[in-house]
Amino acid sequence: MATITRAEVNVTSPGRNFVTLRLTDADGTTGLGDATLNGRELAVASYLADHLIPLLEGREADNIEDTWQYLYRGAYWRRGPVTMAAIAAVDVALWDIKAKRAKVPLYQLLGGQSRIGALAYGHASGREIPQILDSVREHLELGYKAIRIQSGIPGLGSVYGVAASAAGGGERYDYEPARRGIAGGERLAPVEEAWDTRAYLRHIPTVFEAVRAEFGPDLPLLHDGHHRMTPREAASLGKALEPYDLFWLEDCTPAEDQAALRYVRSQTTTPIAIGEIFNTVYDYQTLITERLIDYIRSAVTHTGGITHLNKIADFAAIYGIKTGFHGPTDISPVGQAAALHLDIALHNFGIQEYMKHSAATLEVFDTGYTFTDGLLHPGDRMGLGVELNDDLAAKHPYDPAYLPVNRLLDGTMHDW
Ligand code: EZ4
Ligand code: CO
Repeated sequence: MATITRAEVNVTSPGRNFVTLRLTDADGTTGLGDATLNGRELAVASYLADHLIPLLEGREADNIEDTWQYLYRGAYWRRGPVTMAAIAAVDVALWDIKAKRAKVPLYQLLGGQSRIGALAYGHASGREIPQILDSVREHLELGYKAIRIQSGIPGLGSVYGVAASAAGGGERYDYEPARRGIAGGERLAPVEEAWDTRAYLRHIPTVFEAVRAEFGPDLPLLHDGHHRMTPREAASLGKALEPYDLFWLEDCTPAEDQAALRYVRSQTTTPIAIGEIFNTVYDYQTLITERLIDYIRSAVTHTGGITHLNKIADFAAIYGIKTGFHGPTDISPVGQAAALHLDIALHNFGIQEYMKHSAATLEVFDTGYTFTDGLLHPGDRMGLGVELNDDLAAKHPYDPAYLPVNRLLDGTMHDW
């Protein structure tokens, strides 16, 4: 037993912004938690520094559940991405400390190993079909055994999920859609993208037809609809993609509306995944109890940490629903490691999203996890297995950045 004696928030931008909390206990054991919320980083940094850290000093580091309940119930204004990312950072840092004190990798405290590694999916993309096929090939060469496919749409400019570079270049570090401010010397405003759902619905099945024709029926393929369709449009896409046997169709409708998935579910057998922007189990209550989805997409970082996501996963398990945790590069290596420890331990693990972080990011965050032959391994370091180098972090000051916005062709604001 030891009390929390120190808490520091670190904001660094080695190519993109990350917010990290470090807690230290009376014995000098440290733990890290990820609090990165793409485009709203400083709101979480302030929530931690101004509202949570004053409550943490002197608390017992071992009492993780009580601390979680204290911060969740104690806020009165519950839930929301800012609050839940801040609570997640505290929670993960406490799990890191507890595992280091026990001298075990964190997954040992979550039930031990249920599998030898976590199946990961990578992101292939391209503006045109030939570039997409090249991108799939590159991912296969890198060892990926499951691949997400995102495509440009004829008549539209930049589209969500398509890497900025053309094919070539192996692991893509240029996928990050948030526009940066100071470094670009520009006035900070989100990029405005144009969107046409009918063009998208016509084009996407032709992409999957080409990918299946080239790579055969076995390779697990995923696709992200990024919240843009109505239930009827989503049902129509799900049906059109049935011949290509997707691993999942993600975020097909705007995520606030759980009941929207009833219609989609009744119309198509394409597996459904949702939840990267959810922040508590209540966002899933209808979806899980009515068995409207197949995979939960939450990130440890945005869903109250390991304590809460573990409960969501157990709740989902009762209904035969699996995990597919969010893992884009805006989850820091600390958040990615936390997901991996859960992936290894949970019985109802499904798949883990994985995009390798940039070289600059991996200098600032020293990581113990590895990717080999399509599987992610949390490694055998004590705790989470990630350390933050403060000196290197300080070389990359915060750089404001916003995610894009989306407008229909007539200028109407749409979901991005
Ligand atoms: O657009 O995390 O499935 N992954 C995703 C991500 C999100 C980004 C937003 O910051 O949808 O790429
Ligand atoms: Co997504």
